[in-house]
Amino acid sequence: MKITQAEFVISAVKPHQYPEDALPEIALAGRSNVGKSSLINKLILRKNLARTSSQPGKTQQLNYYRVNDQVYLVDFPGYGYAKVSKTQRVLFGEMIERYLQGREPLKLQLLIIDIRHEPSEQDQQMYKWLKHYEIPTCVVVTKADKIPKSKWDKHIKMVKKTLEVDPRDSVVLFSSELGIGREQLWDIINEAIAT
Ligand SMILES: Nc1nc2c(ncn2[C@@H]2O[C@H](COP(=O)(O)OP(=O)(O)O)[C@@H](O)[C@H]2O)c(=O)[nH]1
Ligand SMILES: [Mg+2]
Repeated sequence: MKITQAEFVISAVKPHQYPEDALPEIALAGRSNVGKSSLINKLILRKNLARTSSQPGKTQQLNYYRVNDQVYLVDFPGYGYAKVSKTQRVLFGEMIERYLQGREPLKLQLLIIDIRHEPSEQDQQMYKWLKHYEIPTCVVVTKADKIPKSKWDKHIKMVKKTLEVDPRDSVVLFSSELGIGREQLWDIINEAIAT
């Protein structure tokens, strides 16, 4: 995928702020600090368009990035950040469920998982929601560079098992540090937006 254009469009808090040009959307979910912003930056080959932050949990909106006037990458707020209030947590849940339930342009959801850790309760909950709403999903197992290559297979199996990944959903090994998985993920995204 040749990136000719990539820009930040909007931090949407309410559905009426979501873009209305009907371009296909690829959304990204995962816990705070899992590496979502880094993954977006790697996909679009910009060092800092999606803000990578040392203050997790700050984003409580859907951040829209438009790529090649062809597709939106939609960054969800990270979940699982301890300092987020209960009210915020409920609002997050409502916003995400409403989006998943009724967002017509959504073609594919990326669920980002840290290769080092077993998927959390919230990761499992998110995957269950996605399957409940019948959203095509790709599980991206990132930070591959953080463990030895010899352990990749074992950890990917553990992620698949814990999430009970549907065999129709793809699982991609990724590293924003090394660029592993970038081409494969673009292939999957392109296929999803072509249908
Ligand atoms: N080694 C390594 N570090 C990563 C990778 N992806 C993200 N990080 C680091 O993990 C931290 C959180 O990343 P960020 O993209 O802000 O996570 P987000 O909260 O999910 O958006 C940052 O310090 C990143 O540099 C990766 O693939 N490999
Ligand atoms: Mg982020």
